[in-house]
Amino acid sequence: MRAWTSPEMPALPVVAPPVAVHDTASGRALTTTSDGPALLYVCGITPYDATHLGHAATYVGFDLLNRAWRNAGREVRYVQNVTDVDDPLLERATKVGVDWEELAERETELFRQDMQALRVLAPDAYIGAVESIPLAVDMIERLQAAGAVYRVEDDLYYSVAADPAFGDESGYDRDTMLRLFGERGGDPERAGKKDPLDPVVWRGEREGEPSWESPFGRGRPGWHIECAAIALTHLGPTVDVQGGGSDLVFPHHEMCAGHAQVATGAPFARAYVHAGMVGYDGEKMSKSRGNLVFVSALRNSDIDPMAIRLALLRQHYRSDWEWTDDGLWQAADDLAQWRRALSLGAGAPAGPVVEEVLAALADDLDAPRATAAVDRWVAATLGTDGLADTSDREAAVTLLPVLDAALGLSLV
Ligand code: 5CA
Ligand code: ZN
Repeated sequence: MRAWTSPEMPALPVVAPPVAVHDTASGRALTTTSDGPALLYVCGITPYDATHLGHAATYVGFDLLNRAWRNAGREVRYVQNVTDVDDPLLERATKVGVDWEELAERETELFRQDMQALRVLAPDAYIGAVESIPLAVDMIERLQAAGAVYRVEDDLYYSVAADPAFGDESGYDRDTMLRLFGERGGDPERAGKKDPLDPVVWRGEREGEPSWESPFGRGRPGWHIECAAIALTHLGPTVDVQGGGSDLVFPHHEMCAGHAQVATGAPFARAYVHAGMVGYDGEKMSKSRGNLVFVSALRNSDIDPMAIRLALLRQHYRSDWEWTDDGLWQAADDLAQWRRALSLGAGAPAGPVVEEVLAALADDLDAPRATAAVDRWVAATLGTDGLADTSDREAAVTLLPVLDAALGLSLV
């Protein structure tokens, strides 16, 4: 599947520090140091509705990781999927009376435009679930060969007991797992399963639903097998970071890890990294709740995408927070001040700001700390609290490429 066009990323004259990110499984900040490129897999959208600010926050968060690694001198290989066939997409298509493929293509295209406007670096491989069905079939056969798959009527299930490391990614107790599994697409009540937590890996054909030929009969792959197969084929056996929002900690990332580990015998990810949930009007922003603020709607009302990006950068990627209109207007005002200060050319000394921005991002992607350093430089340069400091003749020339490469903000 086609990705979007990446913005240019300026090369920096300095090398940023190695990047530490918080790993959900160990609960610690880790610096992954494999040989070769850093391997990043981030779970992509289910394209049945437009990109909301929660999605945008998550993808901007992982964009900071991609950028921080590159600024630290690491090559990065980045893969993202599109869940272009799944229950919520099919349900929405039926409800609104459009063809599911058309809906998926339309919303994926809107997502590409949103990501491009927000200056998110594109993945090297952008892979749809439908186009990777042969990969999922191969993967299910590997799991069958390992004795980890069983049949319930026309459906195939994966046995969570097959992976001795099951539970290590989320660290949740069984009650929490059972609750979340039921809430997030699982079927704990299905009769005939060995363990209520076992997820479906091949869903036999249902009337009115799309289906594909396979050695197990007509049907379609389960959700977790899709990401496991794509990640293993395009990056595996062990990725540096498996990423997504915190609503994917369980069951999705636990099950992906299990599928991959049983198939390969190797750990699936060195770190599992999760972005916090963005809320609006007191609740998690979600398609099912309908309390959404769309990136495309803001763009259509002439909001500068850089103001949206700055509003997102004001929050730490791991915290849960509320999107507010005030936050967006504040970011638009701040951006105007930043641009004014940078347009002067000379300003307060830029060296320490560069150091602080790069250090903050290498320290678990601390964008609020990085942007606060820029605020202080802007205030000193404009003389907001006294005399304007113009002692660094090269200040803007030094800072602009750093704000671009590290924060993804184009401020010219
Ligand atoms: N297609 C699957 C992943 S394979 C999926 O979860 N799609 S999604 O469209 O529902 O979400 C896309 C990404 O946005 C996921 O990483 C999800 O964790 C994240 N996300 C969803 N809602 C929010 C929110 N309110 N705040 C932050 N991130 C969110
Ligand atoms: Zn996924």
